[in-house]
Amino acid sequence: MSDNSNAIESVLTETRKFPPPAEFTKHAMISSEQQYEEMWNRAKDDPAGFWGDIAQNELDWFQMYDSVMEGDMPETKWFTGGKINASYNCLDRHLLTWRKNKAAIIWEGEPGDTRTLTYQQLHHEVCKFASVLDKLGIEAGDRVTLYMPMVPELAIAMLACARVGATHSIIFGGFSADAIRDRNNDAQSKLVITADGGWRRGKEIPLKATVDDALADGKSPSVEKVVVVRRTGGDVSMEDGRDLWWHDLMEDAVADRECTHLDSEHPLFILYTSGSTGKPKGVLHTTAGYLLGTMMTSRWVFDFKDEDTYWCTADIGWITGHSYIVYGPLANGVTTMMYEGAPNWPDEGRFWDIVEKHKVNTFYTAPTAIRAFIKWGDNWPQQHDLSSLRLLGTVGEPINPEAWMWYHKTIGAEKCPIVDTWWQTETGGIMLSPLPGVTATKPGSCTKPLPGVVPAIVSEQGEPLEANQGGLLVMTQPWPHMLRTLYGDHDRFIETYFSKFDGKYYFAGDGARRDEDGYYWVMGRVDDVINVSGHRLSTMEVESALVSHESVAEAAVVGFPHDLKGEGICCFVIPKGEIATGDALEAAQKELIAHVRQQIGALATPDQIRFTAALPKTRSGKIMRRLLRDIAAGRESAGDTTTLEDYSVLASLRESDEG
Ligand code: 7RM
Repeated sequence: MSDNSNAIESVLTETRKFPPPAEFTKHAMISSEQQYEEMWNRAKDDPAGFWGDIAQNELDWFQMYDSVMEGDMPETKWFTGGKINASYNCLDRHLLTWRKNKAAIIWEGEPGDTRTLTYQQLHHEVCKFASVLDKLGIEAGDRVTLYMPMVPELAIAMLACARVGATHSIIFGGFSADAIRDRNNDAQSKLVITADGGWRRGKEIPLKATVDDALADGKSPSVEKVVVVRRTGGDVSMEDGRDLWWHDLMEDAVADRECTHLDSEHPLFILYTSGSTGKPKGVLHTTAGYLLGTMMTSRWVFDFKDEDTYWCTADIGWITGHSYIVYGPLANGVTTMMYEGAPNWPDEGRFWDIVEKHKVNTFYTAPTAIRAFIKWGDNWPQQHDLSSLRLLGTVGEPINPEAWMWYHKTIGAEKCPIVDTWWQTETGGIMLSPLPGVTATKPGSCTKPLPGVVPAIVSEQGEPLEANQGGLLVMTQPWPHMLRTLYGDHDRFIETYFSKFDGKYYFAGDGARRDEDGYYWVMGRVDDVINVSGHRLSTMEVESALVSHESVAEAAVVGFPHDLKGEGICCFVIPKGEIATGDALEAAQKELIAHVRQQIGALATPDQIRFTAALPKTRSGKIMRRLLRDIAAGRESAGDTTTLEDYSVLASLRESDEG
């Protein structure tokens, strides 16, 4: 188990409980325990009836579906026979209502420039870019890679892809050229959309140059064209016949592109995520189920009001941004904020400045950000008027109760409910979360399953466990917004998520316990995935990057508890030659850190490189990761652990343990 002992200890002894504020409950969409239980029980006993009613009432269909759900998990298909379009449901249908001139996106760039796009204006841009996609020969089913900063053009490109039925594959701007190349090739993308650069802490992130590198020397042979948004105005080289400026293409585009009528199960997007092997997995989501799931979960959890300004601080390059900046909020006709830059630029008060300036009502962020705010001091939030805030959320990793309490007091003024939302790239939308007007919260617990979610805590053998016994978190019933496959590798999809319990359950990869009140406490990953600042990373991915360096013979990578990041990255490396000392040691460490950044991206920057002459292994040759985790965390291990001899002693000591 990836081990965050401090956090686990504090959540085991946590007994505080915070009932939803009466004032919040009074206006909440779901406002009683009984209402929640009725919904939850109906969804469990009659999922087709429950989701069917919602799909009929809440989505706009070109053609009604024949059946709500078909087939057992993992092969469940939803709303088969239906024709629908996500772009229509996020845009066109709102133009027939008063929301036509409501702000859809309020965007704030890092340098302080802002843009607001109403639903009408966003629709106009999306229609134009959809016709550009037509012109470029993009057809329904084609894959399009997006490697973009947090600018409105990113949302426009996504919705334009959805409009014509192209499957978008967004790559977070922190990934390297090699990572883009691998994803282009895996998805066989025909088109890449990027920008000259994006702003981050006053510096330009050179996106186009990175794309050039990913495409150079025929490294991404499927890619025919590159569309470039001008954002920073920095110098870029444009390759004749391949590279096109967004603004040139948009100049002659006509905003008359209607939505393609797509099957409910038409692939909406692929999003690559780290698994327990080195090769990232292309999680595939399809149109109707995903849209319904993100629309309803965001409405229930964020209790959207029409006058809300809602801000999710994630990057759209992650699933949180897909589901809770773009698709969920826009399907609901809500005003969604988008911010381009860093939370500490130009100073550590930037987020609170944005909250005050735009009168943000709902604020959704990650525990890693909250820990950074705590470190930066209460002065920053206290200098701003945060009284517009009504609801707070967190996502991405377990939140330590201390951070929860700080968020509650310092940001929420003890009047805002906190929704701690547990979910994954694979689940598409929020699975476990308080309902802000209903659920009494406990710091560190993501509380209860949403309607339609039927989880269990089971042993390694799949037996259901009693309250307060730690075990594995599984889902026992399918839900509309679950992943359908791993792109191009259905066997791996079955193997990863369904083989552990003979196809009976969806295995999330997390360890958790349920307490005596039925509340869930998620402890963290039980596989070789680590969670660095809320970003998923496979230790094997980092190991592969390390051993691809000419000086490395072998490497083992583990996570360790990190005050700010949640988990840090610790690399044990056996060099091919002698272990360097002094200045040469430092240079060798720097070299490997740079190499990992180049192979994967800045988000995988190792915190520690520890050279060693040997790694502790079992007799069968398996690296004893638990031991390495102890060492990385500085936990008491049996004796001194700095030399080869000690490693081998430890190895034999722990062998029985690790099997
Ligand atoms: C949304 C997202 C998924 C992994 C998941 C967990 C961890 C996410 C919480 C959490 C405890 C939470 N997707 N995780 N949310 N752990 N409490 N509220 O983060 O695919 O990138 O990561 O993140 O381990 O399996 S993700």
